[in-house]
Amino acid sequence: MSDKMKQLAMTRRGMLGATATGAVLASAGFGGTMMAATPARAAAGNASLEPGELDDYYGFWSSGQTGELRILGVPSMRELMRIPVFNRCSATGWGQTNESLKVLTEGLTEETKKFLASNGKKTYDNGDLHHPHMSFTDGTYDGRYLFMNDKANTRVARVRCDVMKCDKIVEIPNAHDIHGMRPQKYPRTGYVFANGEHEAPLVNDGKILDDPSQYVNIFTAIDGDTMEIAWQVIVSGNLDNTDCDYQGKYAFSTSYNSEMGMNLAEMTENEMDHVVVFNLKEIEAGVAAGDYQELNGVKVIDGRKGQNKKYTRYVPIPNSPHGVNTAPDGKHVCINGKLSPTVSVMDVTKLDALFDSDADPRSCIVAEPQLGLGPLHTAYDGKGNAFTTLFLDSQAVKWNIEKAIEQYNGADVDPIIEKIDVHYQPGHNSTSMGETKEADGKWLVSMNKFSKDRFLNTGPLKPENEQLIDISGSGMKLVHDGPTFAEPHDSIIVRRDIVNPRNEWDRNDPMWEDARKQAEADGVDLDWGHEELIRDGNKVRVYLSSVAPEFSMEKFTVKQGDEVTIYVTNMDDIDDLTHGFCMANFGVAMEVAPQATASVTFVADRPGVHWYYCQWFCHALHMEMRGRMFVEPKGA
Ligand code: CUK
Ligand code: CUA
Repeated sequence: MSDKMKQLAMTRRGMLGATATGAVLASAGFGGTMMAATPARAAAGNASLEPGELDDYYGFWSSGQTGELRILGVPSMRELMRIPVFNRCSATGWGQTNESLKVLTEGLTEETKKFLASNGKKTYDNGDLHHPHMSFTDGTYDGRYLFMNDKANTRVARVRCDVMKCDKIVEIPNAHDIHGMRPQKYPRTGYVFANGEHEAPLVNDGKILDDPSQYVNIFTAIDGDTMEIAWQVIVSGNLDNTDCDYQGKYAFSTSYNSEMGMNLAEMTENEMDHVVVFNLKEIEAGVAAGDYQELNGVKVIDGRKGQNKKYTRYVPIPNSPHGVNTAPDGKHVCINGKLSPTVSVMDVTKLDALFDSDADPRSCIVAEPQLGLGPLHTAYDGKGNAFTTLFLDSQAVKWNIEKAIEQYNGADVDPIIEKIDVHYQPGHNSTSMGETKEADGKWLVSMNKFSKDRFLNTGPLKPENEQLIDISGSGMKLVHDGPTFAEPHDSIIVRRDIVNPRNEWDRNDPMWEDARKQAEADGVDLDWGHEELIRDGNKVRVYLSSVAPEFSMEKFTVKQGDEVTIYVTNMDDIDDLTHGFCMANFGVAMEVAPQATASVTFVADRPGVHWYYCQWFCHALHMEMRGRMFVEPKGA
């Protein structure tokens, strides 16, 4: 045990030991430690915008088990948009339109497609979206894409920032339950790194079951341009969160279960777990040299401990570490101790030595300040300061990285600048531009798992509470409480000049490429107001367009049992003039934004007169924007 570790073991938390810390964690979440509310602080004027004023930042928010991506304005914290990704959406028809079903199904493995079909499904209905991150070029956001994980069904998705719609979802083979996920910062994205959190046999076909000694975890690099799997690495221990450097050389993943335990006692047994350092160039060289096995079409490298290869190094970290966050200085990486009151600061310039000379893996740790109970995630202001969430203490702590390094080297200094109460139990936090080299130190959002008494009571299920903190001064000032529905884990705060979405779709957008090809084959020009009904055996294709406040077709007739596909093109090219299409009592509804084409397929197994109507308020005569589908009964 090093001197540092001995010091740590002497602290009050160190003395609790693993089992006791587990108990503290368990009780804190369930009202065991109700935190005293801070006296209300006067809201700062600069956080409240006048009506009509625009925010300075786009906030991209996850939604956890809701499975969607959300856009908020910062600093107003107004929710601007919800982008369905892994979930279903009644308003937009996500999960129902042919265009969205293509995105939701094409990236699934054949095995998953078969499994879903055996359950009468084409795709999953749920997702657990924790980590939204934007693509990078040269260390800062480039406004191209947002990437996000699905812990529930082992997927990674991409949202196009030009239209703010999901265009790719890929299931990650061999891995289980993608949790931590980050795009490569330099030179560009590039790779999207994704952690499989849960252990399973490498070939999980049922031959090995309750034999954890044969379980592994998988780290995946996805090509962010093609959304294909570039390579995977087998690791020792499990994988939790991940981040990467500003040099394009290394990625890092925390492991809270280096023990490979299967229950709480086993998982929290060791005082030290680790962070895995992935050497990207060595892994690429290993792949090029053929040092891999191919599994489900993916090149899988063995980076487990004791392989004596240059793919990975394991740096011991106290204790069940969770978040890993690279500082905008391009040099320091904070690894948040969770069950340890410490954050371990890694210096990326010391990593080459780990690989070249087999130096002591801990030699890259240059500070390990004790910050408080339950450090989970750290954000930065770009001025040398870090902000760490303390889950158990229900606090945000501001501290200085250089001071922490001096303290680690023996100086009698306190790196902690200020602590404030947050309400309650914060998980992630994020700062404006804080995960880029352009961190600007203006705003901090604390994403708190519990709101308890902060809002009107909504019954047993309560909102989360996301608090906005002004960090532009020397300290931290809490300025806003923001209730949200389940359960934003993470967010990024992006300068608004970086994000430039279109006002209407390009008529040639790839999103409805299939519809365009089908229309061409049917001799229909989708770019002009059209009304066509094409019969093709028992398949019927209905092409209609909408110009407020009318559909181009006021009625059409099909036969009971026909498979009907409706293609709707919104010919309006006015900002904000979205139409919809809802076929009442057929469970069919979708959004059709300006200049978009959207399509939906159903079996018309319901004879009679059925109204379709525009379900997106578009005009004073929006209610009149409707038409009839006649379904002739069988045998008629
Ligand atoms: S994890 Cu949720 S609080 Cu999924 Cu990023 Cu730390
Ligand atoms: Cu078109 Cu409402």
